Amino acid sequence: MPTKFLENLEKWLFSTNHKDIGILYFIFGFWSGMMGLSLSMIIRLNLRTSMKLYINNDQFYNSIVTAHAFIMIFFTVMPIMIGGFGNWLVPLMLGAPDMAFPRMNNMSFWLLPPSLTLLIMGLYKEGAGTGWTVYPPLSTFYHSGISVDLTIFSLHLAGISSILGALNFITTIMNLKNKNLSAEKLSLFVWSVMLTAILLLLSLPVLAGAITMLLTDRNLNTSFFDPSGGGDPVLYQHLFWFFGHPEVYILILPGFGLISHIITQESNKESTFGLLGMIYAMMAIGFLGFIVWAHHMFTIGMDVDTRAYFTSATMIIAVPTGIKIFSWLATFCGAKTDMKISTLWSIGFVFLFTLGGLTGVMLSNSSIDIVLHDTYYVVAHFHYVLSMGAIFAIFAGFIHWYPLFTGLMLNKKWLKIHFYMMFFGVNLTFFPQHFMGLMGMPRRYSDYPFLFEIWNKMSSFGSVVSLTSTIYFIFIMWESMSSKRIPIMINKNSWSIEWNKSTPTKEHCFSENPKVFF
Ligand code: HAS
Ligand code: CU
Repeated sequence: MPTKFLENLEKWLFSTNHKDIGILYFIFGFWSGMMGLSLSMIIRLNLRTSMKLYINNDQFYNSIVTAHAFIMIFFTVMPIMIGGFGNWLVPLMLGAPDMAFPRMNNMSFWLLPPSLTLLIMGLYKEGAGTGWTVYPPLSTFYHSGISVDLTIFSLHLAGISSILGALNFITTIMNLKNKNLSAEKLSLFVWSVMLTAILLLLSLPVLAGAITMLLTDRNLNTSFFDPSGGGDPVLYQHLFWFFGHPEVYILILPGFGLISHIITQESNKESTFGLLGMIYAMMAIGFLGFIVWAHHMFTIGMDVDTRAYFTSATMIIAVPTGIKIFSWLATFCGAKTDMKISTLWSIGFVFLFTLGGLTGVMLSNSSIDIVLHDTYYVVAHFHYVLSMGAIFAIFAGFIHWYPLFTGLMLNKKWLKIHFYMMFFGVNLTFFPQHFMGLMGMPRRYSDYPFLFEIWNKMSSFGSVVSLTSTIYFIFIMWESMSSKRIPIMINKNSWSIEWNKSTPTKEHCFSENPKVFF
């Protein structure tokens, strides 16, 4: 084999460099994102009309929905935000030469492709039509093939990958911080990654335990979740959501960090408005995230006091989140900004995330939730905070740091068109879902009465617009390759130290403590 090829193979397989591993995460996340997007298009094509024309196999439909959720959560948003942006930016923003455990960093990444493979293999048999929650008894007695087992193993691998990654980030941030940087001078992105890593470390082992118990219930005759053997399926729900709720903040906290950083830089402000408050708000969200899990389980037959507690605790999260929203707006206030594309995405993020957050507060009312649970209202809620929260933050960050990562420039005019297309597309997809939900259309069904058709048609059309805009974005990236590579220093006296270097960047940027001025 040609030596050049072997050298390249070695470079990417055995890399211990945070920038190369970051690139691998970006490529992997982008690949999975395309898979997740394709699966979502199958869902929307199937639901475009109330006549069963497309899939005509309900088990397969549910397996597609499940795979869509898993791929978007574990293989797109988490790898891009924590693996991609985290790996690239955290060491640079700390003034550190690399991550604390570079070889473990490589292992964290390479656990993901086999994990994704196991998940996809599940689709080739009967499919895991369980939803991403994998509730028993649906996932035990009603899925006798191997698909659910494959899914469980996939989650085990992804979980190990994330736990190793979390340990690496915590150690890096605690030990490799430049001594010239005080904790409150650190970028809010670094803070957000630190808090996300703590959330991961505390919540993932609980998921691992729950799915391992599920595995033994399925294969080794235990009955943790089987009442006929003295078990209880509700136990699974508690274990799952003790992980599941912190998980949704794991998906959004790094996005908060990216948005804070970008808004501050693009507003030409010295620091984010209420910097300390922002840090405390993220800590509060992280802490509260662990004590609200049962708002996903209001319909299990909970007693009224427990419902009152989980409703109140959940509503309190609106306070720190509100602090963040208003601090972002105050950072924008009076700013001399030339409306860069990443600013557009940030404003889109703040607006649409707030909309999604407010429907979350609606759902936290246990009495309302008993009506709305498992309807499209919930689907609308979480796509506003994810598709328009997490994904908008990813676009904002990717466009903002693209010149640093690649040395290339994206076409601004086209990016603007892409933003408006995407903004229009996702809103058209998900806003009508509020109405479907309020009318009682349940989630995870492949068919519906004619009554709901108008909203579903709008939603499916919106998804085609988003798909088109994504293809357009791929074109914009492809075209950027013909732009000139930015030769030397990008921005020597930039506000934030990750820019203070040549491009393409060296393997290790800071072999000694950089001088930092504020
Ligand atoms: Fe959520 C279900 C409640 C934030 C993701 N959420 C989900 C699911 C996902 C998800 C994926 O209580 C579905 C899981 C599944 O498959 O079943 N969520 C909330 C609340 C917040 C929240 C209160 N969620 C998120 C974020 C996510 C996410 C962030 C991912 C990125 N969510 C729920 C509930 C359910 C739920 C119920 C279960 C539903 C069911 O039946 O299954 C909060 O963190 C949101 C805080 C943000 C704001 C906006 C900004 C704040 C301002 C301050 C003023 C606001 C006030 C409130 C004073 C509140 C501007 C006024 C209230 C009004 C209604 C006007
Ligand atoms: Cu929750």
